[in-house]
Amino acid sequence: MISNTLTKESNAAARAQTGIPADQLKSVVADVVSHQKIYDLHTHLYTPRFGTPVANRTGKVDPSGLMLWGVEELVTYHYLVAEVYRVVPASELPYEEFWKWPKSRQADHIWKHLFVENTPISEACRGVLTTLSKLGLDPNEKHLDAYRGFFAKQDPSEYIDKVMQLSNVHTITMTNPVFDDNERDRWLADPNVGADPRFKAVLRIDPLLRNFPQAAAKLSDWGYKVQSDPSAQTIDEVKRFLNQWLDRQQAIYMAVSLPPDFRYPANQTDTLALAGQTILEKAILPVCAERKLPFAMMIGSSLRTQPALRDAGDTSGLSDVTSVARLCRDFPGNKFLVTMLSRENQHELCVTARKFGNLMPFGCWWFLNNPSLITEITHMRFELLGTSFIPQHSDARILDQLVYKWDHSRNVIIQVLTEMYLRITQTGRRITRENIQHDVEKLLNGNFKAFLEQ
Ligand code: HDL
Ligand code: ZN
Repeated sequence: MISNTLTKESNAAARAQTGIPADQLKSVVADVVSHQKIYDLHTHLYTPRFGTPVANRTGKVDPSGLMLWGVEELVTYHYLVAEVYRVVPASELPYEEFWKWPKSRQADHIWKHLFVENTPISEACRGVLTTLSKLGLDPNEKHLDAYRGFFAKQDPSEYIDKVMQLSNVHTITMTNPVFDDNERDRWLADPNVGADPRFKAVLRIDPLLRNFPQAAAKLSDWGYKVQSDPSAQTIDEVKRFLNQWLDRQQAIYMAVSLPPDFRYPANQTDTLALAGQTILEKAILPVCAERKLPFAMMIGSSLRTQPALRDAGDTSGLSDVTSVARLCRDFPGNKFLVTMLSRENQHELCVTARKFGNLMPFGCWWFLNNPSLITEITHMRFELLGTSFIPQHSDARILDQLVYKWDHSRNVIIQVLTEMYLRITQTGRRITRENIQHDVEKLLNGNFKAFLEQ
């Protein structure tokens, strides 16, 4: 028996070492990528303890619950709300009327116009079809009633396991916006609300940098001695606030979404931006450095450009990569996770990452999370950064989206990585399964884990 096992192990070791023939590379890359468990570093998903508004087998429904899943949430994802308004304009269906409808009617409206009367070609539409299909449901149904029963039979926590198994994600990183009252109240009411081994928390602090006076008023209401101008006492109190919440959440990083006009240093005539800069320099970055936590900057989102569309109303704009470079240069003790929303910023971000080891570019964010752009950006990153970047995050808001967002991204990563390996084999360098396993583990898990720990 022992000799058999030894033979098997030595054969496996030999196989891992042998160069893979060019015509077999894609199948080996596909096998390794599909089996690699993923650390999803940015989502808007929640543990079951945050409550769910979705009808389910337990019968426990919380109308303001934050754990979103199921076909009605999938179909009313804000990307699809924006898209259905391209088919049925506001002149026919006023926005406020749509928002008054129950979720079920909104979903039926979107299914009818985007999935039945028109071909669901967009990435967000195709994603719903991929998810339904991988859940074993027929994506050709003309009415959502055919799906509703399946989801109503699910237990939310068991369903999380099912979706994580289908998407091969081992850890879901949440986004926990402390200035959102619903979220904040849940943490204060239940200190264990985020305690789920499948999830990690992230302290999201947008108002601190986007509108400090507004944030200061809330902090003051919460008992922190904070003024709207960032004085020394105010800075100390903001640091106390950040440390309390990082402790409460056991957050693995701190995060912010910034507008395209974010600049470092700030425009000297812009008092709001100057206040944000002071908070960034004197509170946020020192706290992150002391705790060795990355600071994630997601740059380029113009919020509520079309306010009537609510979450669907944000747009993208060209941002300033030089500001990122200056922050990485001036704060060498900080670690910066950075993703930018404009396609036009991607090349410069890669070049900047070549200069700063404390800069980790990640993901193809939001309007970039489309196969054509993921392909372009991932090629660019491999060519400029080797495997020292994080190619993707899901940004899932609805639990079931993990299934399609990762299926679609894995397929692109397989295509691009295979092409990169083919180019190498043309030099005569052998690519082994061991090489591929090492690289893919870094890209989908290890680079993020190492950046957290370094
Ligand atoms: O700010 C963010 O984290 C963005 O991802 C927004 O949540 C955006 O609305 C989104 O859902 N993008 O996918
Ligand atoms: Zn997000």
